[in-house]
Amino acid sequence: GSGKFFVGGNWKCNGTKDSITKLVSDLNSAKLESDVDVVVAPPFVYLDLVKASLTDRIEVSAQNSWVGKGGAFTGEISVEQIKDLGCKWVILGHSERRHIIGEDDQFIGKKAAYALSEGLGVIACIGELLEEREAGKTFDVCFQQLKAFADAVPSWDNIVIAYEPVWAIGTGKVATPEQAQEVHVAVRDWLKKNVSEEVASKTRIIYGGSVNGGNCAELAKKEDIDGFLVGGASLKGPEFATIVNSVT
Ligand code: G2H
Repeated sequence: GSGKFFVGGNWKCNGTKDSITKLVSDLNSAKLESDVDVVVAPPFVYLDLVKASLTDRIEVSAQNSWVGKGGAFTGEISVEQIKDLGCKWVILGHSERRHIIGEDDQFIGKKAAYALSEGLGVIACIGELLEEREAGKTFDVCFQQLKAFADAVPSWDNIVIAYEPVWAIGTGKVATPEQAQEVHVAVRDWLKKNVSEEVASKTRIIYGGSVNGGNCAELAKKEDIDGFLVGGASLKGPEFATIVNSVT
């Protein structure tokens, strides 16, 4: 693998003050392997609560950010505000934003460039739909999404790539370790050819899509799986800790 194992918990649009307080307390008492970067992404409205109550061992991420400096953009949240709360990361290009909200490659690329320019790390998500996989277009789709990031960002130093096949998200249908590894290798190869050898070898490529306490260990063994982006299973503190501790 490349660099330190990285495990993100994407809480999506879940939780209440009560359930999130409980989750934070479970995470605060969990035993986490030291050699892993651990990040959680609560809904915007709870970022402050989580940042203030969560152990510093775990970094906090936003799940989205506005494409430029804040201002007259009703309903949006700026990178400056995310940083003001002490968050270090933002998830961009998640398939739920691409396919449900309708964000396109260019918009996502611009968001990534702006967040990076302000010093936030970016968890850059890519991944194909089921029909794209079945049509043999998995690599094409992932490369096109990657290219949009590559065209927009000046540096890959602060980017983690999350490969999340859309058919595996929230469906319980996890990619096999071989399926994930195959795409991770292709992504690394694309970076080598289109960005640089150094970026290809240093950039962490994490897998997301129905990762849980039961399937993480097999996935983590794969050479090019450098960590996970976890949705549903990150809402349970002990299970999330199991996934963090699957580092090999
Ligand atoms: C993929 C993943 C987290 P889940 O979206 O980003 O969610 O683990 O629930 O499939």
